[in-house]
Amino acid sequence: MPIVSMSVSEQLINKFDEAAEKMGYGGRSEAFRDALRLFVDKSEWASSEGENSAIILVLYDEKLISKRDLSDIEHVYHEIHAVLHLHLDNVNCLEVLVAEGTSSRIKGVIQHIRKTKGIKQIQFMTAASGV
Ligand code: NI
Repeated sequence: MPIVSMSVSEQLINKFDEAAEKMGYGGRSEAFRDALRLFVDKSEWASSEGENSAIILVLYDEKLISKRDLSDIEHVYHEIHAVLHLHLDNVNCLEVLVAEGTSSRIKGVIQHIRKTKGIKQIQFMTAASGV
């Protein structure tokens, strides 16, 4: 593992250490590695060829949605590796999708689901796969 040394302002490093402590990191290096991963995630997500893992939460109205539409999306995008379905109540269902692939394909999944009738809410979280 390479050792990196760098210069930063005292104000920035003090703020960083404070934030790391509040977030429960055991030390500066651990917090810094996580901060670097977030930086890489952001870059991978911004590039269409970037590789990402994603968790996509989809809340929909069971009575309004076409289950065929949602199922078609899940079959077209082989980047979706797992789907968890929860019946929240008589109206609302929640699906948790786990996907991995290029950011352009994952964005495609999200856009297609967003256009589907009956979708109430869609949220996602990504992480760069290779770091
Ligand atoms: Ni359901």
